[in-house]
Amino acid sequence: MSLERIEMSLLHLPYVHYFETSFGREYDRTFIILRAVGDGVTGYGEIVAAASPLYSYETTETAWHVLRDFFIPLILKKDLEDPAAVARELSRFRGHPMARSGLELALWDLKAKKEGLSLSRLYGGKRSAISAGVSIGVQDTPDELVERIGAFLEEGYRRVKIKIKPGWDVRICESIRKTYPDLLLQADANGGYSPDDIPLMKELDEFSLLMLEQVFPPFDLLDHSRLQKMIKTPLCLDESITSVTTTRQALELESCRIVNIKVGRVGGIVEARRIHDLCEEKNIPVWCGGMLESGVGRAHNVHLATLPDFVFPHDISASRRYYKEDIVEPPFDITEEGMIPVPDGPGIGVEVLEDRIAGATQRHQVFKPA
Ligand code: OSB
Ligand code: MG
Repeated sequence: MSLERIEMSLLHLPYVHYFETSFGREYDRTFIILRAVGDGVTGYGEIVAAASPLYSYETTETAWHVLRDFFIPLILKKDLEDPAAVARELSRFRGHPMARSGLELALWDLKAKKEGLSLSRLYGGKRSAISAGVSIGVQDTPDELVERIGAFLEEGYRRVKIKIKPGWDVRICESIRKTYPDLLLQADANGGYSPDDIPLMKELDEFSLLMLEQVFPPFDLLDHSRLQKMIKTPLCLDESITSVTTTRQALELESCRIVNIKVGRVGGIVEARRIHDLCEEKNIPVWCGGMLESGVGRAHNVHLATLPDFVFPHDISASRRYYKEDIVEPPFDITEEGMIPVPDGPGIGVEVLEDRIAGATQRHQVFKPA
């Protein structure tokens, strides 16, 4: 047990193309990279909280605050380095899952690197490649969206997720299905609808969607359960799934038939694996969601997605789909078959480019044991 220091950097990176959801349009991303250093080895984690509290209540500033003032001082004081022990220790604090997840991820990477194992092996993952998918935001026109889908299919993606919002839903599915009748297509509402929109969801039910993601706001398990009984398209929950407890409630209420696991949203790998194991036991397939991560967060997602119940294609795409220059080497790429090979080096298995991080850093802080 010898954590020498923890470092946090606040980064700012422009997207290659704007990303629009039911929350609004974004041109760039602000996020935190966390490093845990021990015995000369550096473990990396990414905190997926955004600049504004839209997807969740957390922001980069709330994450910075709870990590600086509570989480990091406690684990340095207790000299804890084992990620499972840290998750247990931090369970005394409420909330702030993205902040705790970033710290846990850095410690998992550190542990795996020290043991000379890839994260996938450390987790007991079963795949050497994972199935890529692409999530495409709302565009200026339906034609632009159809054109973008075509370009991604040419790159090798086999599954497309579109973002929907009131006014950009049924008509958009019609346009896509005219050109791509057999495409593996799913839609994500990010909680942008209310139970008044159930008739509209019944219209969306006619487009053979692979799944419909988070129709109602996060806390509304009951209306998702009601909706699921009225449509044949499987519902998938994203924002509603915050822990193994909310997962159990969603499954018992039959609020969804598929679960999107995001390690940041559920507060770390320990909780993500509990959710994975519960879903596996209940025959509920899962897949790995994304938060437009840099290569660090993406690497963590790739390793997590090698667990056995991750059966649907993921919101994990090639680096160049998000950023002109990723902060890892080699950048993530997809094969002609639409797969992303799992790096087999120690830990996250990709090299982190500190000079690129430095170029994008707006603030940096180092924490050492007292
Ligand atoms: O709801 O899945 C979502 C991005 C930011 C916030 C929420 C979501 C998303 C995505 C992007 O859909 C998925 C990706 O990282 O490619
Ligand atoms: Mg989603």
